[in-house]
Amino acid sequence: MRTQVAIIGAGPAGLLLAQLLHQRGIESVVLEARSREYIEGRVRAGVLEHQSVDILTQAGAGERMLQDGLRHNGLYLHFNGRNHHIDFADLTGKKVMVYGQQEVVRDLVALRLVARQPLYFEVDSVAVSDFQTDHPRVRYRMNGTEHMLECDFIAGCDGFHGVCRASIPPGLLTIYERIYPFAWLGILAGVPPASDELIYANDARGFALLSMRSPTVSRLYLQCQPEEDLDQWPDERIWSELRTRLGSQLATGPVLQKSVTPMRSFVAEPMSCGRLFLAGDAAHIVPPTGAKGMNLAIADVHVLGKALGSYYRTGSSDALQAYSATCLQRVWKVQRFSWWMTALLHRFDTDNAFDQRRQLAELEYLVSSRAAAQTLAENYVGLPLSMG
Ligand code: RFL
Ligand code: PHB
Repeated sequence: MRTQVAIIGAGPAGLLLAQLLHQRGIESVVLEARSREYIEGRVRAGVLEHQSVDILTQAGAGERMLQDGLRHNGLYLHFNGRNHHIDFADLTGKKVMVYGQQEVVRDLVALRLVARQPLYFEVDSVAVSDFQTDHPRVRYRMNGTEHMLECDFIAGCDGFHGVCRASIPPGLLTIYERIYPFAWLGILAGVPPASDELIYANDARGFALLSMRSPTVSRLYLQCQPEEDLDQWPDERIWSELRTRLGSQLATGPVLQKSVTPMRSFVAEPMSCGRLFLAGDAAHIVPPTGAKGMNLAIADVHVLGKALGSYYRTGSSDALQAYSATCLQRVWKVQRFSWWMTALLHRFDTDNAFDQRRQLAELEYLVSSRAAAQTLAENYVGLPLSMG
């Protein structure tokens, strides 16, 4: 079999790239290790930057998002027992959209199926090769049969644990990484959100976050140990800890899902090798405190889609050659913001009383200085794509 672009992974990056290429008349094949039910049910990110909303809308994936997504004008920072509002609309003129990643994935899968373009689930033994020549290949197994896909380009959209980054010869990538000494315990709960906006809390017992998915479903997180045993967290303990840290009268309700997410910052440079291009979590990871992972994936494939479009339209590979540098400029700014939000709001084992007073002083400064609040707001709603 032959195609123009082989896309490995059907997360937000792979599925959106497939649609952006389809809009430009470029053929692709998407190969996904998991089942359709699994990827459509995977609970992850929830916040879309304003330009992610625009990119998804222009891709034709906006209908349900614009109808069901929750538009947010700001967020609350909770510390010293009080909520303080950061007003994005006033500070930047922009908003964000709260819309679950699994809904984005569902919308993009539906578009692919309507377009009758190849999207294969439950493929295994995916191996990418020959991407340093003009004839890259992808081998994979599906329904017990071996297949080989020849292509012009491979898009590695297979997440942090995928095969694409790992297939780049050692020595060609530089890895930058920080692993945090804590994790997030996240729950999805069948209870109406207790706040109109997200609440990010810095509490003496650790970070907590109140988010949501719909008027009847809340998404809540607690800072915990990386090796936390979920059996030690019966629902009542989670609700009690959330109430303490968020300082609000949370109504309790059925816990629909529970998980622990480790926290890391990670960048692989460059984001390409020959005709293999990495996008999204395959190339970089941010701690979730800034709500940026899915947005970075969307920004990467926006750049990659344009670069592949330019190649097939003009024959010039200039934009493809600039892909990694173009993305990395913005990736590093977003890495900085995600690290900063994480450092501002979490308890570190190594912190002493001085560090805690310094954190509170920084929070006080943020809510009393328009310049400081504007810095948070412009990063949270999303730095312009044209900043590189
Ligand atoms: P994904 O979503 O991991 O998709 C990769 C896909 O590749 C498949 N795959 C393979 N397929 C074929 N062959 C192989 N060998 C394969 N290996 C893997 C996988 O099954 C999967 O379907 O990566 P992508 O597309 O780059 O998207 C990135 C986002 O998923 C991620 O950055 C976000 O979820 C991060 N994130 C958040 N991002 C935001 O923008 N806003 C948020 O509010 C936000 N909150 C979060 C988050 C991530 C979290 N967790 C659980 C990590 C909150 C949490 C708790
Ligand atoms: C979420 O709703 O899952 C969410 C929101 C904000 C974050 C991270 C996750 O910073």
